[in-house]
Amino acid sequence: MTRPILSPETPIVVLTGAGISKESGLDTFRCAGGIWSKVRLEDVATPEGFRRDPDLVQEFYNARRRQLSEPEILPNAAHLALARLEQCWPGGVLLVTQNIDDLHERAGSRDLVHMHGELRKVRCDGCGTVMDWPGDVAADTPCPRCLSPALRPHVVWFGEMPLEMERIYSALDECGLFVSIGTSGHVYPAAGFVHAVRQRGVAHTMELNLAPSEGASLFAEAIYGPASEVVPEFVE
Ligand code: BJW
Repeated sequence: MTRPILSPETPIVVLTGAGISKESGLDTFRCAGGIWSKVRLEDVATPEGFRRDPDLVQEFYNARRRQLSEPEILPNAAHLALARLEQCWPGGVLLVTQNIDDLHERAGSRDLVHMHGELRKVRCDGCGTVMDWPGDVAADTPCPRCLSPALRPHVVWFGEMPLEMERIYSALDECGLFVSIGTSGHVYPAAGFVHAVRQRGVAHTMELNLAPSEGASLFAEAIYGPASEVVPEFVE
């Protein structure tokens, strides 16, 4: 399907996944050699896994936090292109990312929802405070506010409710273009966003990915290639 001509007033929702950060040096989850080939998701990405072995889970996220601080981990051309799109598109662009890295912010995106949380933040299970946390956390690190040793990564594990869902669904209800970038379409509710937009029957849907995702046939248009190439091409 050819792309309809979009009025500059059309609101856009962009969903990103791990594929957009791959060329910045961060592993995806389900690609060959990805994170789930090295650790079991049941051990590190579920509340049950955290209860069973909090040290293992804290160290998994500490290691990823340290990696994110390495000087060579930088936003790539795809992150930068989406920040430019937000700056120049009159209709507004809501960027919904499943990624917990901060490469979109560092590229300059501001209208951004981290639906699966943020690696650089921790949350206290005792008092609920969410706080910036640049370094390592041990299982017995006390919360600076309530002093309970209940700090956990501020990320959304399987079985937990993703963040800011009302804001996301209301943007999906109003958008004229939905673009999904670098996500495999295996994980809900994000994998269902394209259904929600299609059901309205008025918005264009696009997938930008290295290879067809699980829900590829649901998109009206697809462009395949590395994010650092296809995202800037789409934006310009
Ligand atoms: C490139 C590229 C390049 C590579 N350029 N592209 C049965 C049926 C349906 C649902 C369920 C079910 N049983 C359970 C559920 C629910 C469950 C779920 O979806 N499970 C599925 C596995 C079946 N979901 C949940 O539990 C969620 N909560 C929930 O549903 O709450 C209830 C609710 C109900 C109704 C409304 C709202 C809520 C929570 C999900 C939490 C996911 N958490 C994780 C880990 C935490 C963060 C972290 O540690 O980093 O989030 S799992 C992991 O997967 C991470 C990611 O954000 C997420 C998605 O992965 P992503 O981004 O798609 O990465 P990959 O690796 O899968 O794909 C990479 C893609 O990049 C590929 O397509 C490549 O082609 C591409 N690529 N290089 C462009 N250079």
